Amino acid sequence: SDYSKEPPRHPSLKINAKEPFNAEPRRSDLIASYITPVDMFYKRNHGPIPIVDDVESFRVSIHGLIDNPKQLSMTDIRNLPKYNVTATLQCAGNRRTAMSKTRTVKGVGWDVAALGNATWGGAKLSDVFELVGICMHTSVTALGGKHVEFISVDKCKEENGGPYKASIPLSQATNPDADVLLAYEMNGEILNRDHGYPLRVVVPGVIGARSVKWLDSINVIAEECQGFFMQKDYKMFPPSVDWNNIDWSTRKPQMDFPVQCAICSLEDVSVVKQGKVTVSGYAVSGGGRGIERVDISVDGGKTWVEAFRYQKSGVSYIADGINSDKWAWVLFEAEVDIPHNTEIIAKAVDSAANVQPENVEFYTLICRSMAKGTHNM
Ligand code: MTE
Ligand code: MO
Repeated sequence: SDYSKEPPRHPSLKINAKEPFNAEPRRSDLIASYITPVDMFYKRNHGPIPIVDDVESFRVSIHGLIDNPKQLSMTDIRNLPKYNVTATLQCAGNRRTAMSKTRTVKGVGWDVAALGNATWGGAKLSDVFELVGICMHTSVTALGGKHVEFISVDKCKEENGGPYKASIPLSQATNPDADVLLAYEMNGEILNRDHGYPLRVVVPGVIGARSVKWLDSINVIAEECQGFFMQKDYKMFPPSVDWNNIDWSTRKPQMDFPVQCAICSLEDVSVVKQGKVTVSGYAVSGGGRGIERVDISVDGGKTWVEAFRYQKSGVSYIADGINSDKWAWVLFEAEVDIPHNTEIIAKAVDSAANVQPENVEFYTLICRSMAKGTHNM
């Protein structure tokens, strides 16, 4: 594998692994803006960054259990109606470091910033499927296809040197309301190499692992993708399971990410002085569920105050609970009076009344996945 042609990256990113490159921004940089700048966006890779330099001859092939396989050029894709979808992409490994304090979890360690909120520009996958003759809300093709596999060109050791791949259900791929994109822009700029140039999948509301970068082909298949990242990674197990007795086949791949929030205004609670401080951070839930509430406690969970939440700069959307960007995070802020010797906790509730569990342990063992407990500092 060749890491000599990696793109330049912002020096303030915290590098969790160098080869493959895995990095996240500092907490304060993460919440400095509602839309995460491209250079501050976390980067999660499983191999060297591929180079696709001949966009003229670049083709995405769509094949598998369909009647009319097709090869699409970038021009074909750009000629489809363009959508801009603001969506938070979150790695299932987000907050893994907190989780590994209670259980053995494998994978790259992440603090709380393995996510970002971007405006993705591209064609809807549902429109692409119409081009191959599959209409809206189809869940099974005439040939028995039920899942849509996205295959990349990068080489990962987990796939024995083969490409990264993942799948989503066909019903989600053909549903225009699911906003699944083949994206060629990020925040109004041409997608850069780190994030999937020239074309990547963006599956809003679903763990980042399904948003395949450097897309090469789309394969319609009967069963979900059998690749490592679907079958041997990102699954949740009960506390009785550990690395010695794990049976991967007993659990489904994780898709929607859970309700989640984290405090980002404090890098380290041991330096917080007594008195009034503003606690701020992000909250997000999967599946397009909005954030109903974020509660903050500075006395270890005895009493709580509700934080102010917003999406665009300073505009509250709380009034009727309607999220203006349904796939995107909200930022929150609360002014609190810090007592002596404190534990600060943030806890989010989503629009389906899912509550972030009290602590990381409560959520049982989550193999190579994210910590879902309240964020204690
Ligand atoms: N796609 C390819 N081809 N190779 C990868 O390693 N990583 C996945 C996903 N798509 C990956 C990929 C994971 S685990 C995540 S969380 C997101 O991309 C990260 O996207 P980003 O680097 O643009 O933030
Ligand atoms: Mo991920």
